[in-house]
Amino acid sequence: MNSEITIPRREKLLSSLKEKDAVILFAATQGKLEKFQQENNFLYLTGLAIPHAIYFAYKSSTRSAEYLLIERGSPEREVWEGKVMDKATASELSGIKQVNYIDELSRILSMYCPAINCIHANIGKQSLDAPLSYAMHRLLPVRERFPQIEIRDITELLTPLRKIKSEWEIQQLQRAIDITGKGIMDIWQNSQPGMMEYELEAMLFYRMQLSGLKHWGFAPIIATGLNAATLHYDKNECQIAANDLVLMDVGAANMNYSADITRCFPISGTFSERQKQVYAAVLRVQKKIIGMIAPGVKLMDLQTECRALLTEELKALKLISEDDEVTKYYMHGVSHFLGMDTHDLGGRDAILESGNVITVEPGIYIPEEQLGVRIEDDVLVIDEGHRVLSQNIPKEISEIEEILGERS
Ligand SMILES: [Mn+2]
Repeated sequence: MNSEITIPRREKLLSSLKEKDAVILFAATQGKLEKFQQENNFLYLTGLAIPHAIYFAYKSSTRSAEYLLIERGSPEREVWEGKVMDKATASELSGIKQVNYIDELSRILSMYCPAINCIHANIGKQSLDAPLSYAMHRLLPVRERFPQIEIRDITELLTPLRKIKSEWEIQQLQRAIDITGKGIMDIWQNSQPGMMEYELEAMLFYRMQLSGLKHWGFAPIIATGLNAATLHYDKNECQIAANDLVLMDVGAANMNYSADITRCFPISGTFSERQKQVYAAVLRVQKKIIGMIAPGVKLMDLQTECRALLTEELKALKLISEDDEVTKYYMHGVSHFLGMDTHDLGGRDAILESGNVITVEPGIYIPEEQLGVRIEDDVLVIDEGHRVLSQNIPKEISEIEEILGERS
């Protein structure tokens, strides 16, 4: 991600700021012996995958300013952690001209704070009984010394930007989706009854890292039998029994852009009659919902229609007899925005626009039958309607059985 991509993003953000408003974004911190993963808003606006850095911008008709603050390297630390990024490189990669060190933050903020009305920062959702976010913690001195300054979460300002994906962003997502798909194929070709759920997880992770993607987009769910009816099961530690249907809800991340795919398959190689019935019902609903996607459609309408369709399917499956029983077997939303956050910025009340990427993931969960089915694709909204970015990952019963049939 270079400055050609991030400069226009920052220009858009700054143009949406009011006079005398400021933006402060804190990069993710790096714990000792921890894998680093950049905070998404910081990465979105700077393109820099370095820890502890800070982005500061101030808007004023007379003295607008933009700073990047980075870590100061020291020979002692270099022995352990290697070189830190220098000012010239950080400036070149981000396109931010003024680069200082983090220890200069107080001096720089002290100059601007007397004039600032509002700071938009990546403070995140604040719950009263949770520890302060890192950004809020860093802003406490501002809060105490300049109590007139309003401190707001930046999500509201960034949502309109981040929910419309550029061509480049769609390419990043497409790569994450394609590699996730390859990993799913690996699992189909190499899994056997008796394996542990985490063995399947390992096959996908191996494929991801061989393909150059280092991170999961979210904790992978590989769930067999009853576990598949547990929505956010992520222990992946059970043995797969001979007649189990395995549910995989997985996604690799590429430059933090996360795929989010769910596929189910019978470990035996053949769907049982009941598994087929339930799977076919979910697939029918999923295709109908995908067919609705176009600019102008409300995200909520997809959910309403999904519930209505699943209600009919559940009645046909003889699982329910009344409409309001649907939540017994289907209890989550059918769609969410997808991007750098797996549940990306966009909001529940959104009206779809060209450039949005959303998931479509109906499901039916029947704990008493040790059975859970969810089918999830990632869909781009385009002027003409929609494009399924994950269309190359098989989901028809016949396709899946054919691939499983080729196992040795
Ligand atoms: Mn999802």
